[in-house]
Amino acid sequence: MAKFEVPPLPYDYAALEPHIDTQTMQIHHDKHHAAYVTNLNNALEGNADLQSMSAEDIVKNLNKVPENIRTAVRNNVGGHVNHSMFWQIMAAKAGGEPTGALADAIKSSFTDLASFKDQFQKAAMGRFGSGWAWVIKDGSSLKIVSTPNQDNPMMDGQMPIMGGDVWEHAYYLKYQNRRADYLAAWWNVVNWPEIAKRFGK
Ligand code: MN3
Repeated sequence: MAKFEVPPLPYDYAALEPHIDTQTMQIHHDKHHAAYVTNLNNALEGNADLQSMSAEDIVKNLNKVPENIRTAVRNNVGGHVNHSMFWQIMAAKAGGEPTGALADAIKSSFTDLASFKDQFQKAAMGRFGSGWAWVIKDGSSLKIVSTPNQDNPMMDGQMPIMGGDVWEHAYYLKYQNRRADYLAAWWNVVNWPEIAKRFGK
């Protein structure tokens, strides 16, 4: 019985064009995200305790996962949680600038939005191989970190409010080896109101 399910995209596959192309969205959501969910459900087969937990709770409590399935669970529950967030923090006709308390926190933590974006891109560019760049909430301020593979800052007790996927599958069809161009374009689809909501929690 499949416990975890891929959430539907909150917009059309083509909604993020021209910044993120339609085919990348189709493969990324329908194939990559779906595979994480399938593999997670397979790994949890027969483990009623873990099956009754939310995906976020499993991410936060990997120590409760039996060792023989821990790596599979880590990779695939991470992939599921990371992508479930990723679809939400992007939107059509988005980008621009954050407002309110989130804008204030960016200003106090990074001086201004340009410096914030610069540091985020450095973290994303500096991640060797596959992984993510993240903005985490640390009290009333913000920090930028990056993780390898499908790890999530919640695995270290941190609260991510946004994350950028820098696996090649997120950009290779349109941008090939040009990760920097993908990241520069990505700001045009960043859904600041959704990120502000996560910051407010
Ligand atoms: Mn991905």
